[in-house]
Amino acid sequence: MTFSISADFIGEQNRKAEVALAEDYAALGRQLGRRGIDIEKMTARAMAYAVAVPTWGVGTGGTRFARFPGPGEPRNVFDKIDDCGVIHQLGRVTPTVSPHIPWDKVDDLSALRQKAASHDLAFDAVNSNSFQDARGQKLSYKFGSLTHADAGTRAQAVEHNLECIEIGAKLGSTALTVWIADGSNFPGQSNLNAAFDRYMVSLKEIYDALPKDWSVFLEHKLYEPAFYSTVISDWGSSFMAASELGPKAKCLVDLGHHAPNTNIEQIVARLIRAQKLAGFHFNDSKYGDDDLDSGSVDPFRLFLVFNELVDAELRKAPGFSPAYMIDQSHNVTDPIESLIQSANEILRAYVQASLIDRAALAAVQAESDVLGGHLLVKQAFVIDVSPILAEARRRKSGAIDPIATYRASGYRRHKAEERPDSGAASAGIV
Ligand SMILES: [Mn+2]
Repeated sequence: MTFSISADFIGEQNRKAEVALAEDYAALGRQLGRRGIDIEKMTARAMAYAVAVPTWGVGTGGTRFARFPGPGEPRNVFDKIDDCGVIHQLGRVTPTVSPHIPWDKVDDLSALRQKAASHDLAFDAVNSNSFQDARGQKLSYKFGSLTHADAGTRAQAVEHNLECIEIGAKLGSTALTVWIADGSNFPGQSNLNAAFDRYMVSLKEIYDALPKDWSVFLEHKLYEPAFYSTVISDWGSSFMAASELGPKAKCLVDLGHHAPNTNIEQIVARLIRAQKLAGFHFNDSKYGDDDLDSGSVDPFRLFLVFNELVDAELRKAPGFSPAYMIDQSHNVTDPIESLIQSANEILRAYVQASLIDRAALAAVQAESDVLGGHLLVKQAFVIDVSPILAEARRRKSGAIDPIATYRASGYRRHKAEERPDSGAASAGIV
């Protein structure tokens, strides 16, 4: 019998915070009411929002220098699903899990699907991995995978992606996310366009194997592990590839995969316009692809991304149905706490962006009222919507204060006893 957090325990913890929440919620309701916003509509939006967690996110990550394993780390994908279950049980905003192959490869996929269902979880986009060599793999990806100069290596990488589709179909996924580490470290190492051409040939094979209702998400990344050039380096390359492939191919935006100071929200706007926005890998960064917790460094940027997303949602932009996912590396925090917190910050940005008076904004923009437009956006950002987020959780039987409830439950301590260190726990950054 493994430890789990009971609904009664969450109820007990909630009772301590219910009175204060009711007061704060009523006060915020009056504040929003003066601006013509119905708080109940905002709470309903918060309750309907969802973002996926990655299976690799519940393991402790690392840097290029070291990894410091934490107690009670998941030993396999079944343990990972248990941890994802706790994140959803307390936070109530992460009902789907994004698996990674081969890290999550198991023989009994129906058992895995049942395990997820036991936590009210379903599977989101499946992630392929041709950025490292799997055990027993015939040909190495040291010099590339889908764009490798050697046809046999490319075929092997294509085959791996086809297997991912097969596994994903059995898990109930409907999308494949392809991020490749392919690129070059030295000028002259690779022909920049020939590598892209090879990518297109490989991707076409994968694209043609997609089931009818599936999509393929192309994830661009500026640099790392290759430091001179990356084959799919930016949204332009990603958009070019997705356009050539067809309607099932779309561009995934990982917030950390851009040069510093890039206007990511504008990229998001352009991809929405082109009906090519696949979705997101949410995280935060200060310098590069830091994979820090969402909203921890620059919550305003996250909010501005959601400003574009909510705008597209409310005006019913054609083809707009982004897949939301978190992609972070937790090196010094408890990954469960970080994922609860990040999901909450993503939800916060969504609700804040929902507060913007779109008609008023369009009116001041038409009048070239510069500061007027800025103030309408900024005012939404500075409103503390925490009571809405907490009330949404409470109504969905989650925890009013999910991290405090998690800590009080002793979950990590119990898992440390149940999961002796196997030395095999793995995590990654993509
Ligand atoms: Mn990513």
